[in-house]
Amino acid sequence: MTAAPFRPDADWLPYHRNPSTPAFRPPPGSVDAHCHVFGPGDRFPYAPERKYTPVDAGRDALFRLRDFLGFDKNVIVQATCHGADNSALMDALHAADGRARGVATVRADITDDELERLHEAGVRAVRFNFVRRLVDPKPDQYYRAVVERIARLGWHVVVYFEMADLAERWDFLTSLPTVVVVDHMGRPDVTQPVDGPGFERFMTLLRDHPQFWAKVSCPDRLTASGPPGYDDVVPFARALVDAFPDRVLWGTDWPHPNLKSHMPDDGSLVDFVPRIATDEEKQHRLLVSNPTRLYWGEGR
Ligand code: 0GY
Repeated sequence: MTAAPFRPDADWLPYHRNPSTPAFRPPPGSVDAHCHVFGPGDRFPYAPERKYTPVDAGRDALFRLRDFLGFDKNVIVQATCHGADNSALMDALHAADGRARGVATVRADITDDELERLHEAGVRAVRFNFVRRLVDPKPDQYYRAVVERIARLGWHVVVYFEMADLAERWDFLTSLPTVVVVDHMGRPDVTQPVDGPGFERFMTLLRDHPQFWAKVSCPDRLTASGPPGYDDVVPFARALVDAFPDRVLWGTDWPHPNLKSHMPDDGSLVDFVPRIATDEEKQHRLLVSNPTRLYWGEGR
């Protein structure tokens, strides 16, 4: 019996099929440091425990977008719809021929051989997702056991949480022994002042803990004012780029899972970059030297 085909969620917004050409040209060697591959589901089945079923968004479409937007490389982040089965990610890494690195989801019972295969393919980090609409919560010990497995490989940890959860997760996050990259600036409430207590806590996290990095990504997820300018997100991303120019990353988040208000034009997202990284030096660090150091530097 063949498996039933995957049917995307009824309210799923597919990625933009015809993005605009950005006015901003990324410098040579630029890295889109946060993007995903979804399926195709008939080849790489979505995980039974997933909270959503997306429209397929495979690696060939990702690589076409990379070239169209003027990027050189990708960091592909395992999304929760694929659970801890990293097959689609591995397939994309192999096909990228050195031009992609991966962030995987692993469980503590993964074998050393499998970890080695992930490393060989280009995985350099694991992702811990704490967003409750995406995954069921697990005790800290679950994550600590994973860290014990990956630290010897020189990998780091990528974390995704809601800003409201930072206080509760603070002690755990700051106790991690690796570099920790926070997705989407820790999801600030951009209707609040940039120097208000919410975002100030996040700035303090980076100021007091030099192992923390931030992705200044996803204005489309954070905005209240909306596209195409995402004006309300600019001060938050710019504050991070200005304060921590060596510890910021940027990515498209293609194919933009779970957006309900609108689907961003990836060209407009690239044009967000010069508004948050306001000179060539900052743009080069954000798009080239920071991701290259973290993902293509010596890992172990
Ligand atoms: C993102 C954001 C989301 C989804 C995931 O792994 C995922 O499923 O991270 C989201 O829904 O906010 O970074 O892709």
